[in-house]
This record gives sequence, C-alpha cells and structure tokens, in this order.
Amino acid sequence: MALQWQEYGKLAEKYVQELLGQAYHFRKQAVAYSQENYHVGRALAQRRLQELAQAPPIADLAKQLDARAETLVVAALAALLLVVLVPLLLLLRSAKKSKGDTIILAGLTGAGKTALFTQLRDGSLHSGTVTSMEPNVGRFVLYGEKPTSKPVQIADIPGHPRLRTKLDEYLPKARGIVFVVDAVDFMPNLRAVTELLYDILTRREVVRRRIPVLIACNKMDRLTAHTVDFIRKQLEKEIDKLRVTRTSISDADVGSAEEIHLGKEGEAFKFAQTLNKVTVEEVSVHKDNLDGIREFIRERIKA
Ligand SMILES: Nc1nc2c(ncn2[C@@H]2O[C@H](COP(=O)(O)OP(=O)(O)OP(=O)(O)O)[C@@H](O)[C@H]2O)c(=O)[nH]1
Ligand SMILES: [Mg+2]
Repeated sequence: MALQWQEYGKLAEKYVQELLGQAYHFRKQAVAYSQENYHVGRALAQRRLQELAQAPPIADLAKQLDARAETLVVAALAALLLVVLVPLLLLLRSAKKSKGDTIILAGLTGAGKTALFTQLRDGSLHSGTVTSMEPNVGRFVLYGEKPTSKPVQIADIPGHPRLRTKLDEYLPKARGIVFVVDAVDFMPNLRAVTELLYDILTRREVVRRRIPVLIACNKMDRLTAHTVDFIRKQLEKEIDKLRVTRTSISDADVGSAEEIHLGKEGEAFKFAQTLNKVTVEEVSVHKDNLDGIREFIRERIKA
C-alpha cells in the first residue's frame, strides 16, 4: 500500500530524530576514544558507521517508501550524511590534537639521555659513552613491566647543537618531554641548559598542547651532584634573566609579534606559572633510580 505524502513526512522526521540520537552517542564515544587512543577511536568509529548504515530505521525506510518517495529518501540520506559528517569531522579534529604518542628525551650532550634510553628499554646501560649523532627511537614495553603492558615510543634526541633541528622534527609528536640535566656538571653549563629548556618551553606546539615537562636531575649517585631544589632555583633565576633579553629582542623584531612569553609579567619566574606542567625530579640512571620518570611516562601513556 502506497503511503501518503504526509505520512512520508512524519516517517522521515522520525528517522532523522532517531539518527540524530544515534549520531550523538556515536560522536561522544568516538571523541572519548580518540582522546585515549586514535586508532581504537577510528576503528570504533568505522564499525559504528557500518552499524548505522544497516540500522533498522534505514532498512525500514527503504522498505516502506515506494518509488515516488525518492526525494524523501534523498533528504533522509542527506540528513544522515550531515549527522555523520559532523561527528566525523569532530573526531578527526580531536584525533589531531592528541596525535602525539612519543616521550622525548632532551637535554645537553652528556646529560645521560642515551644511558636513560637503554636503561628504560633493557634495564642496563651498555658500554657506550659516545656522543649520539642520531636520535634513538624505539617502541617498547618498559623494562620490568608486564610484557602485556602497552609499548611506549621513546625518542632520545642528541644534545649536540648541530643536531638541534632533530628536536623540531620530534616535538610535534611529543606526549611528554623528559628534560635530562647533569646535576654534577650543572653550574658551568647553566646558561646553555637554560637556553635549551627555554627554547622548548616557548615552543608553540608545547604550549598549545600543554605538553608536560619533567626536568630529570641526573647523576644523583655522585657526591658532587647539586640538589634538586638548588637546580630548580638556578633554572628559574636564569630563565628570568633570559626572559628579559629574549623579550627585548622580539620586541625589536616586528615579525615575531606572536612570541610566547613565559610566566607572569612583573613577577619573578617560577615553573609553577607555566601553562604546561613542569616538574623537577631527582634521578640516577646508573643506580636505576628512575621511578619518577617511569611514573611520568605511564601517566601520559597508560599501561
Ligand atoms: N654517575 C653517573 N653517570 C651517568 C649517569 N647517567 C649517565 N651517566 C654518564 O654520563 C655520560 C653521558 O651519558 P650519555 O647517555 O651518553 O649522554 P647523552 O645525554 O646521551 O649525550 P649526547 O648523546 O651527546 O646528547 C656517560 O658516561 C654515562 O655513563 C648517572 O646516573 N650517574
Ligand atoms: Mg646520547
């Protein structure tokens, strides 16, 4: 029996309502999943899309409407497309936001990044004490964890000034940054350490995505190592000085009007003022005193 136009209208309205309801749940799920894990989110979204296309309302619609109702089918499909497209776009946007999945190890040459990398991966130091000339990148379950734990992608970026561009390459992929500082050979390098740290803390991708930074004061097994408190205060003081010179340089340079300023104007700089979380921890790669780092990694990438 052919349906009347009025009934077509009601039917279509009902289905669109239903689709809207489904799409809403779908969007919520997809967004939640994509923040946790982009791939899981995408797979779920695809499955949900398929289910949606086979959902009873749509199958029914096709069955019940005869050839004359073609326009209504088109309208319903257009509505479906709309309610599906919007969440999909949202999903893609949030997936983009959370695309970083790498823990970056940064810091001056000799700080202990490569030692830390192998300690986290193998539970041993290996023999090499050579300056790295290439980033070390690996995806692995942290040493000592259950083999079923989620693998973590870690990138150890060499500290040699000529290789700093490697940092530009990896920072957009960052989920978290471990900034390794040599607590023994600290004072002679204070300016250089601060410049590198300042550079990282004012990166647009770091600030915009609120990438947390862990300042790992390494080599605490050595008697001559400075305390964490001392290192934090020195870094804050030095950033304070650097802020002044960097700001006056950028004021003179019209092109960098968008420069990111660290901390609060008119107040002495403290790490607590940064938009992204900056914490300071005492570690020793040699003594495998790395709990703070393991915790930091697992907070970012859940086991
Ligand atoms: N005493 C002590 N020495 C350490 C510790 N961690 C690393 N070292 C030593 O510090 C030196 C430099 O370590 P690397 O891991 O090669 O330093 P890096 O940060 O990778 O340096 P680049 O590759 O040049 O950027 C090596 O001789 C390590 O054995 C530690 O916890 N305690
Ligand atoms: Mg190295």
